[in-house]
Amino acid sequence: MTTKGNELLKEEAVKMKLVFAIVHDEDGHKVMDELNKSGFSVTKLCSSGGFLKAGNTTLLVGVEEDKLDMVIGIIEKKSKSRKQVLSSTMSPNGMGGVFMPYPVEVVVGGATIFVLDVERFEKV
Ligand code: 2BA
Repeated sequence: MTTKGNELLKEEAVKMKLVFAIVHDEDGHKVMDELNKSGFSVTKLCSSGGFLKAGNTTLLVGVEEDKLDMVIGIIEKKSKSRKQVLSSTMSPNGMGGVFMPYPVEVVVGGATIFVLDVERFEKV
């Protein structure tokens, strides 16, 4: 094959994206099942958030660029946002001394999604 031919092949190669989606543990299986049903391969990683220090689920999906919106749509549809309360501490007069626990409410999710370009994708 000519160099020109090879260049053409490279240009025509389907571009792949890698989706990292961090979802609530309770949503992980629902998102994965729906992705699988729609023909996407998924890898599930057990992860935890740096802020809440609670378990969450990170899903890895390698997908062709033209199907990226479909994957993101499924993740969006199956992930719910939730309010979570964590206990923090403060001193009553702000000067130290006695520390009292007080609740802090944060909204978690639906999903935090990162999309990366895939330089090379092979199954050997
Ligand atoms: P966590 O780090 O445990 O954060 C849980 C929720 O706490 C966050 O929800 C956000 O509402 C709040 N939060 C996080 N960091 C905060 C801070 N420094 N100050 C005040 N509030 C804060 P989400 O934003 O929906 O994030 C859910 C989970 O997604 C995170 O769990 C983390 O595991 C991941 N994540 C979110 N943004 C990320 C980023 N830029 N890079 C890497 N992981 C990220």
